[in-house]
Amino acid sequence: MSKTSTTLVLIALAVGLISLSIGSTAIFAQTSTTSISIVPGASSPSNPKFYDPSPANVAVGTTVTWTNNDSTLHTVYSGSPDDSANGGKLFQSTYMAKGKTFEHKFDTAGTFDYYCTLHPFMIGKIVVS
Ligand SMILES: [Cu+2]
Repeated sequence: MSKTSTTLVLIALAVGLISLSIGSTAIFAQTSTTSISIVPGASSPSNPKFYDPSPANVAVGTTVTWTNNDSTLHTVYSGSPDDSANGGKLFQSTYMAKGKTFEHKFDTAGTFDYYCTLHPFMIGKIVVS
């Protein structure tokens, strides 16, 4: 084999190995993400919706990101305003100004309620399966 063709074979092998490792990473490091919007006008109890989507159906291992698209502050607390003593035990954001995000990874299956501590009528749900 000439020096040139040996070099070409080596380059082809290297490209193949790199492709393989990229492919494997894509398979094994598969991460799901879901975005939930805190919708404009969400601070008004008469708004037709507060979170979009809600309920959100996600797979175990999904990282959910809430984005505040409203003009006022909001929070994202796990649980229910009817049981506020336990609110935020699983996850809780700080005060989120417009444009701010908060994320939580859901590692177990189940139904997870959440709400806004500033506007307790804002109730949302995540179903993890
Ligand atoms: Cu709020």
